[in-house]
Amino acid sequence: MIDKVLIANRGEIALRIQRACRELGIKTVAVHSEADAEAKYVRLADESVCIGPASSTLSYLNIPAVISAAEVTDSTAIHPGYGFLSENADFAERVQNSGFIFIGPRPETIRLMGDKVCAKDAMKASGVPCVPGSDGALPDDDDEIMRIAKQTGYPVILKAAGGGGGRGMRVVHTEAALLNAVSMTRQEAQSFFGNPMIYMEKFLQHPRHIEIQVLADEHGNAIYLGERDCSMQRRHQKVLEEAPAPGLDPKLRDKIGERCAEACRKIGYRGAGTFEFLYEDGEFFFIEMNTRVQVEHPVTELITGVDIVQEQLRIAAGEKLRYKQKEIHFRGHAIECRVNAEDPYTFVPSPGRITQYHVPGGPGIRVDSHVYHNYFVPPHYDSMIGKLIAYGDTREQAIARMRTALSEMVVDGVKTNLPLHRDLMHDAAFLQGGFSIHYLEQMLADRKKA
Ligand code: MV4
Repeated sequence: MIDKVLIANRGEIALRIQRACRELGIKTVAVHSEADAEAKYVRLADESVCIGPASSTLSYLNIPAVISAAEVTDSTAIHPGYGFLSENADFAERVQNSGFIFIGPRPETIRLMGDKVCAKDAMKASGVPCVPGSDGALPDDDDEIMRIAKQTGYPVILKAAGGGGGRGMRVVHTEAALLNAVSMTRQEAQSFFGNPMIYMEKFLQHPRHIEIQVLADEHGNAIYLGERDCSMQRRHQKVLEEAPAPGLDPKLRDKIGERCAEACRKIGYRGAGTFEFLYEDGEFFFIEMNTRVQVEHPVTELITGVDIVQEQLRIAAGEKLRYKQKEIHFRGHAIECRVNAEDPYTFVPSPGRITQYHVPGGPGIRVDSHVYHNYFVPPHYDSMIGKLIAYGDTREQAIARMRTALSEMVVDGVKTNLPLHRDLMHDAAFLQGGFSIHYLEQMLADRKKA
């Protein structure tokens, strides 16, 4: 097994990874910025190294500083968490070339998935259903572009190959608007991502965002751990996630899940990964693949009993997957509320000192958070201060437990989005389940008018 893991991240995920290491008897190294020097998970780690000032560019994104920290602490492996350097292929490569294990896929795989045109090509070739549209990148020829759009059918969406997560996209409703939109999207793609390649898809008007979690080892084994419904979002920021997706036919889950696992075998995927799909009118359409552990991984852990972070560590150590697909059973329902230090109505971040902190508990409640009474939420990073996760035998029980947990939870001194979550747990569309990615923004707009 791995002897010592350097955790190249901060906040709740740094603590989550540290706990997984502890359980496996692996030593941990925390790296931190000057702003995070007092963080509890830094104290709890076996060793810690300050890698720079508060600004993430100079600390958590500083590749030489992270690698030097691994060298001086004689670490075996580096876990990148999510965000920061987690999907940076150059980082993964430099980690390996410096003699450390990168806890994640091979650098080439990260690079492949970073180019959304290549990722889609690879998935299509591996039998994963994709959104109809251009075959690869759009050509230069205007007539050819118009022909592809006509064949795809309006409205279409233009996306940058180097984009992802909602950046560099443009919807086009008519042929009259097409060529100008193509040229603007290309220019933006060049200036944002240094890559002018763009591609075209049919624009789906009311999809759900459903993603499939996979695990793959380096011996050619791969399994799927079911799906998560992440449709409750605002401006591409997920607000709450749940597993399983309400109303999804288990036969369809198994079919799409098996396609994803098979694609992992075909491309030689290694580690934990997520296939992102749009789901509309009973059909799945692949859009992107994430090569990291995700914020919302706990809902999958609760319904499968698989510890995804521990499996990442075992896979990185070269072990074979400990589970066969038929040993994976989906049981019950889990919901995760992301707790952010922000205004619940304007979404403006609210950093500062937490003057009161009480976490809920009881059956089926899990809190993944690094914060505590008197903790100072720094202004330099993402505003998420923790995740409140509820499990139940049924979706109704998970919601009932989440309501109680939200009523028990106290965070004072900073504003939080807890009031929004309390409202959502009584929202008719949420209670029904199966709403589209546009639901929350529509609800917030209606609420403003009322
Ligand atoms: C789409 C789409 C509709 N049709 N593609 C946004 C983030 C990026 N990962 C892909 N995105 C979308 N792609 C087609 N062909 C709508 C979105 C989209 C979206 C997707 C997932 C979660 C939230 C979203 C919010 C707005 C738009």
